[in-house]
Amino acid sequence: MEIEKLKKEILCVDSLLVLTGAGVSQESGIPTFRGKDGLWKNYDATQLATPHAFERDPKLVWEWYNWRRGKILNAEPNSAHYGIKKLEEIIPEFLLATQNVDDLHRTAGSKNILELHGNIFRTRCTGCGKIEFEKKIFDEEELPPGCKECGSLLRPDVVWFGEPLDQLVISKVMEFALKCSAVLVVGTSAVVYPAASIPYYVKEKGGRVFEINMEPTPVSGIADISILGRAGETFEKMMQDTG
Ligand code: BV8
Ligand code: ZN
Repeated sequence: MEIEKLKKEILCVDSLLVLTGAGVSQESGIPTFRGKDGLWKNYDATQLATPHAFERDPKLVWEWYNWRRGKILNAEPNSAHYGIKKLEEIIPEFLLATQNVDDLHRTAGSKNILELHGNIFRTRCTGCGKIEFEKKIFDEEELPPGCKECGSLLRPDVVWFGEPLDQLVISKVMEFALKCSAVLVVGTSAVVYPAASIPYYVKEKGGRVFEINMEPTPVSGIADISILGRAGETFEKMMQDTG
């Protein structure tokens, strides 16, 4: 069956790139971006993750990020996060590129991680640029938070729509994509660029493309193996008796 086939293929690749999206954290209780549970107080997440929304109403955007911080701090990694950490231990050359900002891969023990869209627990000062990392929830009355150094507005240190990704991060993931033997795409609708272009690069270079997702995506069309299912459940089955 497909999972056995995927397991056999994956366990014998020498270099694996894993690309994850919000679907990998869904079984930890974190709402996805575009799924039915992706809404927040009837706002469309993609309308809030923009510099324009932040400029117009920083308090509202911060309430959304603070609400997500609370969800994440009460969440545990699931079998998909742990399964990906296990793959990193088994496969000689491994890189995890995640679109998620929830830090759950790091909590699960993954080491070689590139966070394509930043991290929800990091703040960046819009005035002096000071970066801080703290796994905490702000008090409502603190929102929107100000910089302790210069008093300017702090923003979540994430990549919003219309903002460029960190050049170093992009070049590192593309360099790996161009030489790895396979990419495993897990829990992403594969509509956000440039992250969604990664599997196409791997394919173009003759690499194998594998997908685990609850629904078909644009990547399914180029996937050598595409498993329709929940990431946590699939990893539970796939990683059985891998020691
Ligand atoms: C840039 C912020 C240029 C952090 C995010 C028209 C065409 C093509 C591209 C564009 C276009 N118009 C504009 C663009 C560019 C735009 C883009 O791609 N837009 C798309 C939507 C059309 N991209 C950008 O703006 C990027 N920047 O291009 O800059 C530039 C260059 C130089 C100078 C200036 C500018 C920036 C992109 C990053 C945006 N920020 N988030 C945060 O708050 O999280 S993206 C946001 O979407 C999240 O980060 C999220 O990770 C990401 C992708 O979503 P998914 O992770 O895939 O989540 P989604 O809910 O969509 O899907 C979940 C999937 O899981 C579903 O398929 C579901 O079925 C499945 N699932 C659910 N449960 C499970 C499951 N699968 C398995 N198991 C389960 N249990
Ligand atoms: Zn400052």
